[in-house]
Amino acid sequence: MRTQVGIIGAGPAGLVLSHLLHLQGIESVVLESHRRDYVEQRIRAGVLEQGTVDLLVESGVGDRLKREGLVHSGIELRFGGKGHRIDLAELTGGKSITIYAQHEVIKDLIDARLAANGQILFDAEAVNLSGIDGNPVIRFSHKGKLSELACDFIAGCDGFHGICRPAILSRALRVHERVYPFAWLGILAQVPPASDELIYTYHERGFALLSMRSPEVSRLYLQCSPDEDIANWPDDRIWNELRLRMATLDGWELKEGPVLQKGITPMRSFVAEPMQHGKLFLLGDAAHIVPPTGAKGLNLAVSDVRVFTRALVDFYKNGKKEELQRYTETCSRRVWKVQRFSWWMTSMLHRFQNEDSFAHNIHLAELDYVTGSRAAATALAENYVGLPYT
Ligand code: RFL
Ligand code: PHB
Repeated sequence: MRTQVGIIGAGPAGLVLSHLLHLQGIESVVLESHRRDYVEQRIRAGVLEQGTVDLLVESGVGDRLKREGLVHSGIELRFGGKGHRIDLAELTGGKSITIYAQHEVIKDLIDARLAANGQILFDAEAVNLSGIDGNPVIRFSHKGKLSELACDFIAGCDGFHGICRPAILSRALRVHERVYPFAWLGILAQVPPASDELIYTYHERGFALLSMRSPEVSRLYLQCSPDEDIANWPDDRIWNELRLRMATLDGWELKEGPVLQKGITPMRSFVAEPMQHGKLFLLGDAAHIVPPTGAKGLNLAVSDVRVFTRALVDFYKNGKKEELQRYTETCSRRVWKVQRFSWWMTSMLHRFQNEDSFAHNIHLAELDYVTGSRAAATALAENYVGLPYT
């Protein structure tokens, strides 16, 4: 089997890439180790930046997103028993974010690729890469058989635990990392969200977040210890803790309902550089991880895809290699700004172990400043809705 771009992974990075390349007349094959129903149901991100929404709409996969996505023009930061609204739209000249589940984006992209006779092989696990300095070949197992996909380029869109980053690892890859001393316990609940907008809460007992998936389904998170056993968190304990952390002086009430799903997510910041070697390029979580507090992971994956697509178009249409050569350098500037923002939001909103009264008061002062100063609120807002593309 042969194609122009061999894409490993049918997450947001791999599928958006395959879709955009198709629109430019560049052929690709996507290999995905899981089944289609698994990737279409995996609960993950929920917040899309304005630029991500625009890209999906402009490239023709945004019809359902426009119909069902919830457009939010603000978020709330809650601390000391009071809520403070950050008016994203007013502070950014009309920009907003859209709540639309990652697995819905995945469904829309898979439908679009298959309708255009795009090739996505599910249950196809890439096991080995060769020829990345010259003539790349991906070996993969599919339906119990080993097969080969020869290509001009390999797009490593295989997430944090994939095989592509390790394939560069042995060739002088640098890794920058922070592992946080806490995790998020997340639930999906069959209950209308208790607020129209997201609420990020800082509390002495730890961080809490109220988000949503639809007018009927809430998504909530609690800061917990990274080695927490989910078995120790029966539903009652989760609701109780959420109530305590999110309580306000004016008696705001959380809406509770049946828990549909729960899980624990570790938190880390991670960047691997360079994001390329020879004909192998890393995109999305394969190259970098952000803690979810800034809601940036999916959006950053899409921004790598923009850069890589532009570079491939310049190569195939104009015979130019410069943009491909500059891929890491171009991506890196946004990657590090997004890392900074995600790290900052995480540090500001979480309670650190052994946090003394000094650290606690600095936390409160920072929140007071961010919510009280137009300059500081604008800095948060422009990062949250997504920095402009260069
Ligand atoms: P993905 O989505 O992990 O996809 C990688 C795909 O590669 C496949 N794969 C392989 N396929 C073939 N052969 C192999 N050898 C393979 N190895 C792996 C995997 O099966 C998988 O299908 O990476 P991608 O495309 O880079 O996308 C990244 C995003 O999924 C991720 O950054 C976001 O979900 C992060 N994230 C959030 N991002 C946002 O932008 N906004 C949010 O609100 C947000 N909230 C979140 C999040 C992530 C979370 N978790 C669970 C980590 C909330 C949570 C709780
Ligand atoms: C979510 O809805 O899953 C979500 C929202 C905001 C975040 C992280 C996750 O910062």
